[in-house]
Amino acid sequence: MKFYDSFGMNPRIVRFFLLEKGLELDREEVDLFTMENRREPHLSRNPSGQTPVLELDDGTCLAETGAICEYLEEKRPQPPLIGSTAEERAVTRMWWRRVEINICLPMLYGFYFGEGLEIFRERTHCLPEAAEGMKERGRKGMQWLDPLLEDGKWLAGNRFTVADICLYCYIDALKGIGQPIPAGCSKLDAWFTRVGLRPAAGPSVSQELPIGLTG
Ligand SMILES: N[C@@H](CCC(=O)N[C@@H](CS)C(=O)NCC(=O)O)C(=O)O
Repeated sequence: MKFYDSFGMNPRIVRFFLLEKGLELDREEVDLFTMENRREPHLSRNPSGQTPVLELDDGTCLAETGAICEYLEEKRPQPPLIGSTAEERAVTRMWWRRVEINICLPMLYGFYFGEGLEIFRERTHCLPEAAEGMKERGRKGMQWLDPLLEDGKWLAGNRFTVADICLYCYIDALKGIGQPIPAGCSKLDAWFTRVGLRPAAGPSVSQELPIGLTG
């Protein structure tokens, strides 16, 4: 297996996941700055031209962070980061999807269409007029989540899961670029600190980028 890695929150989710699993993979860095990801041979690995990509031993290339994490969980079930039973897996996927749709994606688009516009307008269809609205959606998502979080617990209750990893990596990447955790979200703040204290959190960062993006 080979992991095509780079900076950015999605590759970081996979790195965090691998560290939690105690898995090490062959790794190749793809340079997003020079747009190596938008040329061959990377486009043949992933026609979306993005990272992360996991190349399997039979040559199959898996893109999409969620698909990669699901695959790794099946291959290395312990410690479970999605779940050990159908019920646990369903609850994790429910939270994973909720935070992706309601928080991560709006925040990401807020960044692409706002502070990241000069970098991303060549790579994806940007709607600069939607930047503020997207950020607002992300904020509302965080405000929605805050009272649902229980003290000392994770998104899926007692189990730390990929849903926590995903949300943490997005918030950590974007909180310093105009999208902090909203004032008053003390439970989300405490959850964010708790995730950051996990031994895998620090080493999952690849580098600090000039524009302030952590990934
Ligand atoms: N839906 C994809 C998104 C992947 C993604 O957005 N990758 C970013 C890095 S975090 C990327 O490759 N950006 C560079 C570009 O789009 O040119 C996934 O879940 O893996």
